[in-house]
Amino acid sequence: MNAKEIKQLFPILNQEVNGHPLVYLDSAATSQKPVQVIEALDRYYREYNSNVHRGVHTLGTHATDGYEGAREKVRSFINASSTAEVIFTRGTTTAINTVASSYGRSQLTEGDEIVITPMEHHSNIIPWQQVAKATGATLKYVKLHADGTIDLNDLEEVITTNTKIVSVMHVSNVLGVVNPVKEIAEMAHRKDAIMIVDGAQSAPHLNVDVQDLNCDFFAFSAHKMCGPTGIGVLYGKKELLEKMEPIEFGGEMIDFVGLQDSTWKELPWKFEGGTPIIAGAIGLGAAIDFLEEIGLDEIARHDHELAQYAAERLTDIEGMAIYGPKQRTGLVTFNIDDVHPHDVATVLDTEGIAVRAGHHCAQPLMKWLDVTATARASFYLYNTKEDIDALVAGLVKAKEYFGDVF
Ligand code: 7TS
Repeated sequence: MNAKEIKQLFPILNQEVNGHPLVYLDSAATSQKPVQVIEALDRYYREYNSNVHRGVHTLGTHATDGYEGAREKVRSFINASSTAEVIFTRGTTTAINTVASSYGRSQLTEGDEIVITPMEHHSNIIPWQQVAKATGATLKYVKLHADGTIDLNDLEEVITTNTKIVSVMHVSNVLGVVNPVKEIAEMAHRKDAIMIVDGAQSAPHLNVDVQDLNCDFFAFSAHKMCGPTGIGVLYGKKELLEKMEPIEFGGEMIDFVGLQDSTWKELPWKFEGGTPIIAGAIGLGAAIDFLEEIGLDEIARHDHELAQYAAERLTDIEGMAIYGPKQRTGLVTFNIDDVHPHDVATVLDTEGIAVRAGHHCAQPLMKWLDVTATARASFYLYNTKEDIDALVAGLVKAKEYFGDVF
């Protein structure tokens, strides 16, 4: 299937916005959903909506099979060694916060260090700031090269024997750079630190193998990979998850409840307090089936090619600044002359082209880039080169428009 055929499977993309065919270039914020995922959600609510893990009734059993079946699909998708290592969360943010609140707060003390990068999304910065404040640990940042790639020589020095946690994004939601997280995990392990990977932008676009990466935790969100909102995954190595305390307590996660004390279910359920995100998990399972049918390697090739093509075409526009290294995947982040990115995005919207403008939840990176905001076009398996041509035409219009105004 080529991108044009794939696009037909996404009902939302077949519409006009402001009198123009919709060109959706904001998949890094959230992806659109194919009919297979929409139908899986519809089927669940129409045919077997029921709570899981409790009843003997037929609908309950069907729902439990759907929910736990989705966990197995996730396990296979990221090549975890067991479904005990796959915890459903609300998304990447909740997954990272779970590690920070449970592992971080219990394992770190004064003098310990947490190492991250200046390119992280806020959801991989603030939880560590909070852990540092609560435990007296220090939050340290590795240097970036001028093109935005991680300075691995600096990282060798920044990770010390006091470092307990290294947490790095796999693919940047601003620069499009793929970070060498496997190599960084090796560096972390040499100093007995654990390695956490924020996979929010890699799971949708790359073939992820957590055993090959040898990371200790890996977090991602379904909504960026054709799945529904409100569900994501925390993968963790069993031996670490086993020694961690849950952060939410209540139904579903308990084994025995007494008047003063209680015991927890085994993994992964001890981390899934309350009625779980049943429809979400089933939708994520359908999204994984869909992505695997097309093939993650093919998706990676396509998204990389589009990002390279977009960067080339955009370079031709006068006054264009493009951020990040030459090798980028899935997106291109830019500014034109003195036109504010919000104005760029507004003009593009009048042409039916959806891009994101702002700080992209990466204010420290904006400071590093010495900008307050940027525009960003991000691509996925349903985008075509024609979409990028439309973007370029829209940007030329925006430039003319603001050229006239100023
Ligand atoms: N980490 C990265 C690298 C991200 O890109 C995002 C969301 C998150 C974490 C948070 O994911 P959530 O599903 O828990 O919200 N990034 C973006 C973005 O670039 N534009 O909107 C959301």
